[in-house]
Amino acid sequence: MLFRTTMTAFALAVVGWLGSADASANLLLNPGFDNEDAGPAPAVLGNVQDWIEFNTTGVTKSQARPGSLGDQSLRIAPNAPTGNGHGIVRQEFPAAANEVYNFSAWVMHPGAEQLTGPRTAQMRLQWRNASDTLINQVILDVLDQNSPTNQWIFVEIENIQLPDNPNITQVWPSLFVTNNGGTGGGAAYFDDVSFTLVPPPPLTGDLDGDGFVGINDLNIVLGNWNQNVPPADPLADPSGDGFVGINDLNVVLGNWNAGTPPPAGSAVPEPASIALLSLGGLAVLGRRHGS
Ligand SMILES: [Ca+2]
Ligand SMILES: [Ca+2]
Ligand SMILES: [Ca+2]
Repeated sequence: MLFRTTMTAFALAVVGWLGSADASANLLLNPGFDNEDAGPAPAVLGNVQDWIEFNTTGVTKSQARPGSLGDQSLRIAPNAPTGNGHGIVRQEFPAAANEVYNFSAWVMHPGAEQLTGPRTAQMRLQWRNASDTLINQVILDVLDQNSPTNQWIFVEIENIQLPDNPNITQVWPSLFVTNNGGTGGGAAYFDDVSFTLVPPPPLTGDLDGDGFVGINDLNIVLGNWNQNVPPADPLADPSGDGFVGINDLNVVLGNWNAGTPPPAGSAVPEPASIALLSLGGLAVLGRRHGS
């Protein structure tokens, strides 16, 4: 009985830990290429779930990366030797300006099918508008003819920040093998791909975490005014000195209007806040006078 209780507590702890990691969870479906649709072998990519194919003649599944949990990887070997011959798979996600992403994979250059000529394996992230039109992209060459063979290598593009462009509505992470316009051959293997959204840094003064410094944050300070923490809400003490007072008010007022305002009508000032706004102004003046 004691054993069972302990195991339950452990399971809950693990679930809690996974939950806290959700902000940077892998967005990709079937990132290890191990989930297959029902269908006969041999498994071409059409039997792999959740990835969108483009020009994928020669894209097949193969053995998994050693140490990977599954039993398949993705092999891309474009069978067009010249010109723009390439094979590519991708997934598509909603996105917005200024978001930051990490994109990683394990890749392998097979000794039996070495890359030749200008052919390279690439990881590519494109951002597009609502009509699917390409706005821009980043490309990382992960393997070429000079890469070591028969060893799995971890590759990553970190902190890809989308530009401040309101037309951005989606991102397309892709795995790509291309002749780069020349004549090439060979294959590349991919496994255990990860694509994550990097949480934005906390906004100073945004006490309720809605991405904007405004009336909601002011209300948190004023609603706990002149109290110690605890019993006051720790959110009301951004200065961290254990007391809700002028320093905390100044953190909010000093960053007033920072961030992205919530939709109109969602923040209605409470009478107490309106009445005390003049107090806030005095607080800033008092700090300046004292400094
Ligand atoms: Ca796999
Ligand atoms: Ca806020
Ligand atoms: Ca304080």
